[in-house]
Amino acid sequence: MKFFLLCFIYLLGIKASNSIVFSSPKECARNCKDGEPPKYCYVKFILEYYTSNGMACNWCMPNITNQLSTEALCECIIADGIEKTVLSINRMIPGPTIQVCKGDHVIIDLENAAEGLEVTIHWHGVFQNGYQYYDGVPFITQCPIPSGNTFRYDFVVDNEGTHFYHSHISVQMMDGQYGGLIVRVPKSQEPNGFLYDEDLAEHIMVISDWMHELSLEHYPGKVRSDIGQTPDNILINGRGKYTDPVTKRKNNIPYYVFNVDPGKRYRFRVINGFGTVCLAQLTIEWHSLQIIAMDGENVQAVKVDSVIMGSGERLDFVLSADQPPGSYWIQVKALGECRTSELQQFAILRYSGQVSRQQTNEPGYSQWRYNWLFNPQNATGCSGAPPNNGRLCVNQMQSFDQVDPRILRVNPDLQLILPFDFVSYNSTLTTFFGPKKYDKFFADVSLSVMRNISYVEPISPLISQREGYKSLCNPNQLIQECRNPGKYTACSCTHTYNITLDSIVEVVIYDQTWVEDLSHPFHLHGHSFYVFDIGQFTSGNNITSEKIQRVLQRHQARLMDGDYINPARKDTITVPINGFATIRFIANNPGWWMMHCHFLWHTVSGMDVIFHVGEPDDLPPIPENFPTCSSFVPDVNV
Ligand SMILES: *[C@@H]1O[C@H](CO)[C@@H](O)[C@H](O)[C@H]1NC(C)=O
Ligand SMILES: *[C@@H]1O[C@H](CO)[C@@H](O)[C@H](O)[C@H]1NC(C)=O
Ligand SMILES: *[C@@H]1O[C@H](CO)[C@@H](O)[C@H](O)[C@H]1NC(C)=O
Ligand SMILES: *[C@@H]1O[C@H](CO)[C@@H](O)[C@H](O)[C@H]1NC(C)=O
Ligand SMILES: *[C@@H]1O[C@H](CO)[C@@H](O)[C@H](O)[C@H]1NC(C)=O
Ligand SMILES: [Cu+2]
Repeated sequence: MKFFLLCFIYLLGIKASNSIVFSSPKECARNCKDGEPPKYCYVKFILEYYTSNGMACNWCMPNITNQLSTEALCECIIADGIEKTVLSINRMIPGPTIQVCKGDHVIIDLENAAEGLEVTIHWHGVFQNGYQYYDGVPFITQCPIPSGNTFRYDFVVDNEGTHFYHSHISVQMMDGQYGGLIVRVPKSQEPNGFLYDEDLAEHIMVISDWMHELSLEHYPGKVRSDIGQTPDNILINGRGKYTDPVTKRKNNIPYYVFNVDPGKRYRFRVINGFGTVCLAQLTIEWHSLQIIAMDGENVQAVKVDSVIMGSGERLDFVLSADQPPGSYWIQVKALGECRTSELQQFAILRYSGQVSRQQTNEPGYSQWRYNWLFNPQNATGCSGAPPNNGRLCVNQMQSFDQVDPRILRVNPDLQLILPFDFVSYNSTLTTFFGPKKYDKFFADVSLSVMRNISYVEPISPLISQREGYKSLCNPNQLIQECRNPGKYTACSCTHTYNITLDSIVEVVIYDQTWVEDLSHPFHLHGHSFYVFDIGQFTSGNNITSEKIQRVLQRHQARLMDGDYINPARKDTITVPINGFATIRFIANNPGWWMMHCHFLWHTVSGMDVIFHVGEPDDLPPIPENFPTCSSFVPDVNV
């Protein structure tokens, strides 16, 4: 036995103190039981450049339902049947699904086998309290992992829910580096557990958008021949048919199939892994979706007909297989700028046993009507009154647990008002392209800003190396330098707010300049926040600070009147078009945490801030031999 164990550890290639027994991903994806000791779940990730619908697809075809393995059984990544250079993890897209129980240790050895590419992986939704060095944000919590190197992520998952992981560098996530990360608790601790019978791996649904060329073609990108970042397709668990935009013919890639038994109730876990700004709308023919959790946080269950999700959002719902047995369409359609091309994808909900209902034709993009729509794009009716118009907003959801009363105090310890916007180099193109300026280039010749600052990465991780502090700034400090930071239109620096540990922080994020049909999903690392208010103004007008002051006055009045009942928590919020979101969180996790637009092209062009919570002393010690990185510009030898 001992020999076997040693062999096992040797095979995994990891050193461990003798008392630790490592479990495989399959062993970790178990029914969580009360009082069970935590497991040490070991996963090996190999990141590569690879090809979808490549040579491997001459040899085998991947299964059309989920594989529980972390290694591909068939190395064909079929995607939508188009051959493309991809960035894969273990030759799968999505990457391996990690399923563990709350309290487990997760050890991921990430081997970067993509030559010439640096990588990091962020564990989206995991708070990492106590494991702050493993949040996966380049130059904030670690150095990027150079090709050829292996980096061991090693953390305990302390907050349950439907999470996911993805690349946090540049726009790499778009080319395939993402997957599900599910943290379960024993059924007895699941407040909505009585609502469903099954919580299966095969009902995890990762939806993503897909481009037929490398995302880098769109960042820095082409603007003269192929402007923008509109995706070519949508994938459901990594597959889908492709409809030729000209001939309207679909190829023959089989749809993903979700199997159910008649009469049972299933927990579905949906992850929006989109990289572009298009929102995704999910509808299941003849079935309602009973929402039980948002971004891993339990809510009081509500039934709706259709849900809208922005990049980075997750939703858990119960589906009752209570319709006549047969096959039903699962439709994911993309909104926003994807509306023009009526981009949609399907999967199939298939009942086992005898079929008593004929499958219908695929529904058209705008064919279905909904009585109840969750997270509507038009947030006009979200503020205040309970829903009565067929639309349910995230701020109208109720937390399952009683909220921490501190969060309902009238005055927060810190209030941050963060308008986001774009600044264009448009009017100064000649200056932009004038000699030796080298301003950050993006084909749109624009930058993204929050409070007029465009975020840039420091040269070294702030969490572990002081060299990084050089580029820190916030608007209060920077008035002087901001006028002439060597850039024409925006201050570019590491936009950071210091926050006292355990303080109540209120953040108002708003969309300063009106842009048609563009909603930005904002994600906070290290914490979840309470959603108090969301809303939008008349279209066509910009949001002035006076308008936001009025929103805040109403918010204050509602706090004084005790109007907010159990606001729900999330870690990602889609800020409505021409609208705002008022959120609060308890800064109870020391560290350096990013809050940013989850649309890859905005995060990479500056729509990010860092919340620095607590003091360096509040953090665990820097792991031994933690990699360092910095510029090397010594004095010249004499
Ligand atoms: C949003 O809904 C309101 C009320 O239903 C309507 O008056 C308004 O025109 C809508 N706005 C947009 C941009 O569709
Ligand atoms: C500025 O950019 C917009 C959109 O990219 C474009 O339509 C417009 O022509 C540009 N204006 C100038 C002066 O280049
Ligand atoms: C951003 O800059 C504009 C002018 O360029 C100014 O009017 C505005 O007050 C600034 N906003 C903030 C939050 O500093
Ligand atoms: C914020 O914290 C950093 C690191 O502790 C420190 O260097 C910096 O001076 C602080 N900034 C402000 C404005 O207090
Ligand atoms: C909104 O702001 C933009 C950028 O500052 C400006 O070009 C535009 O004219 C404004 N629109 C309105 C309706 O005020
Ligand atoms: Cu954005």
